[in-house]
Amino acid sequence: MLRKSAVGIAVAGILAGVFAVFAACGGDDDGHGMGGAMSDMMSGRAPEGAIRVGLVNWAVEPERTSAPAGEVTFWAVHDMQHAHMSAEGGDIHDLQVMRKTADGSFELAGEVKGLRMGEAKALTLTLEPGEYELACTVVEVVGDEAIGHYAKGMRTPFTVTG
Ligand SMILES: [Cu+2]
Repeated sequence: MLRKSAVGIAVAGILAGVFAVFAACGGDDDGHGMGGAMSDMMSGRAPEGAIRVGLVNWAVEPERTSAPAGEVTFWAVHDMQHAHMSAEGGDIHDLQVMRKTADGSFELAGEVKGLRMGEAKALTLTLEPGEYELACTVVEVVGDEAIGHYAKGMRTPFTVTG
């Protein structure tokens, strides 16, 4: 009897765990949480000290929005996991790190390109203090429409402190 009830408790524990996973997935429509964890499982581990940058339709979501000057490693992760509607686009994202120049325009400091869903790539740059932007500048044609990821919202400020 004792043995049987122990098994019963173990089964109940497993079911509770499964339910928790489903609950986490159910609420994950924005690329956070479970989707992010799955991306990391599929694409290996982030380099030590890297700043994780989630790429989703249509946002760039760094885990931190600033870093000290010097060597900075970004871990760009295409967080979307579910099949996209073909009309939506976003099957591929880039990460462009752009520095704001004196005249207010942006110049490219470095980039990783062509990340498919679930893929991740590291990008290590030596950055000077200043204002930057993390962006995705993919423009893709879906049907007759050109979809510019940057215009859709895939850009966010990033500060490098001195
Ligand atoms: Cu993109």
